Amino acid sequence: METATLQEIDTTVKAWLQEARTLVYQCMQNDLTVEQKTGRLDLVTNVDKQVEQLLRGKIKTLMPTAKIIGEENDHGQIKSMVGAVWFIDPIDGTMNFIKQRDDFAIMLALYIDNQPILGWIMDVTKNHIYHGGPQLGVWRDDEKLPVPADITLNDGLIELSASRLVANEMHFEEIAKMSSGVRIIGSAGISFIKVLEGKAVGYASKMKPWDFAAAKVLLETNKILVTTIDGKEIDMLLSSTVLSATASAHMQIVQLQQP
Ligand code: 2AM
Ligand code: CA
Ligand code: CA
Ligand code: CA
Repeated sequence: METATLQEIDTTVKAWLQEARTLVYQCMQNDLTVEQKTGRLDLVTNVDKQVEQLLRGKIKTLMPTAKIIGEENDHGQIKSMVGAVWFIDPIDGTMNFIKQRDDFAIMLALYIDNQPILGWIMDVTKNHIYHGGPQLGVWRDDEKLPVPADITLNDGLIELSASRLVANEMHFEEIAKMSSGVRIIGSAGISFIKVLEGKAVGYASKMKPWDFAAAKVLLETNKILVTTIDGKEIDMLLSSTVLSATASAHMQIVQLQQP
């Protein structure tokens, strides 16, 4: 960290992601090994594990003292956001990866002393990397992304998780009815990309830190609000129902949560 600039770290990590993508495509030539974690909808493949192992090794070489919170490893040991903390979601949208071989992402984020520094979301099949942070701006590959227009919920599409919508938790039905339409993708990373590109006004879902860490860096840099669904600051070490939305849509959705 002392020696490498943020620009250098960004360039280095983009090369790691290309290497990870090559690994994914190599693995896809053989049968996947699929295991259940907590149940039949919560799956992990050999590819999730191999990609995480690859990225952990790279981080350890670049920043030997940094903490690493990755989905497929013993992430519970990290209890504080002091110093450099990396988040890894090796395959985001594992079910999509297994069933569709499409709409899945690889995500990485770097925080220092709880401050968002850099984030990366790779749309693997489209081969785009969304990257940057407060000091670099937000980019899709080599193209700088503008700040999305502040569109209201009524005038925009909302990305939601299917399970929360059918359970109608956190007023998800009302959110859906107020919007111009609901889109459900099955990958947090790909949903966040829609918000980042201004194609959706927001995305809400129950998530773990590796699901939202990269997106929080990128979205906040471009003036999209990222909080708990009741408008509170997110704890980067806990699972939360996260809302990312334009200022107007954010206000409308948070208001629905009031008793
Ligand atoms: P994952 O594929 O990395 O697990 C849709 O399932 C989205 O919600 C995906 O981005 C998925 O990430 C995330 N998600 C978070 N917790 C989940 C869980 N317990 N089961 C399935 N998906 C989960
Ligand atoms: Ca998972
Ligand atoms: Ca995920
Ligand atoms: Ca994952």
